[in-house]
Amino acid sequence: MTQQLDKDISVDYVEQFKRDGYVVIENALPKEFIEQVSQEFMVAMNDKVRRFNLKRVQSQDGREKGNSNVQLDFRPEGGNHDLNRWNMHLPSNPTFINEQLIANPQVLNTIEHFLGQNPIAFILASDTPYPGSGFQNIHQDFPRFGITVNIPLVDFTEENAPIEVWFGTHTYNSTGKSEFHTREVDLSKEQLEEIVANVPSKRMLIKAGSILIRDQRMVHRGTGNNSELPRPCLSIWYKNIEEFSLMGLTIPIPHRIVADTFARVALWMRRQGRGNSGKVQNQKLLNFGNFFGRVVEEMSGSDRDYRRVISEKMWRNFSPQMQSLLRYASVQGKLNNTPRSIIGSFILGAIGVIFTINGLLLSAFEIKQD
Ligand SMILES: O=C(O)CCC(=O)C(=O)O
Ligand SMILES: [Fe+2]
Repeated sequence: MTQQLDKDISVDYVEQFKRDGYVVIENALPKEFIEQVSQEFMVAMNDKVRRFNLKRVQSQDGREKGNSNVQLDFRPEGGNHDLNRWNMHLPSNPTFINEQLIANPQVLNTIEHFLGQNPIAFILASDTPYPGSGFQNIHQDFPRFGITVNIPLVDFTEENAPIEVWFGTHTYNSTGKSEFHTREVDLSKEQLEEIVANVPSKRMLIKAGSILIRDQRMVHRGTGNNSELPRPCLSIWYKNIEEFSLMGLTIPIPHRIVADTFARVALWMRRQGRGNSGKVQNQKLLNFGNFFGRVVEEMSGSDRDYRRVISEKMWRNFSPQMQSLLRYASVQGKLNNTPRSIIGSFILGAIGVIFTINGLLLSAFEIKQD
């Protein structure tokens, strides 16, 4: 079992998080537990790699050795999320949708401090650079404030693609670092280039069992994997849905049927982009499908759509806190009846139609790779 944080340490974490944009909680989870999760994870991950039929590739652009490009622009080759790198949503089974991983009391202390008493866990996913993965472009996950919790399933080492962070960049503005705030920080290409040139970075050589909690606005990237083994890491995203707004407008949660419809459209884009020949067919469409999928998940407050429905049995076994974190997930038997909004459905519908047209255009006109 994990120990409860005492208040003083928690304050320490809060100060570190504000200053650096991240904290590491060492030895938060027992090694044996992580080993068991890791084993089951690799079975599911390898199965996905086989199903997707994307073959490992050699880098054409030196990404396995370095990469000074900036901004979120994945170039999926040999994987679905950059060079030999894979992203996977966690299957809805008790190994992964597990309170120790998602509602860990030490982690929630920090999260609730920043996101309020009623956060949601809206993306339950993972990143796995396989051997030969490259350096990603330097990026922010989101310009809006939210928190990513990374749970490594193996030790991070210099060789096996540790996450690299540019600390303090979560509150960066035109004059450099500023006091901590929770407003949007949308860094331009030029600002990111300046950060890479001037701000020191750090590779997170953390051990399995430790947990990295990071501000989603902080600049970071996955690095190259020069080891012989994949480097799986869970990635759980939290936010305060009540305060979620776009361009000053608070967006309420849409009905499940609308979210599911556009989740299907995003999936169609990704399938089209990936093709089935062993090589990505249309990178722009694949990236766009990934991006659109995230927008749908963010707006609907969950990545448990018609595909990753949570079973009745699992739901009944969750603590009230876990149920609250997942309150916008699809649950069998309609046990989860958190209210939804017609206005939210309308807004996601309108945004979804624009994205769908864009995707259709990309599918029709984008020059395909051979
Ligand atoms: O290698 C990793 O785990 C980081 C991946 C990442 O930052 C991303 O895909 O946004
Ligand atoms: Fe990222």
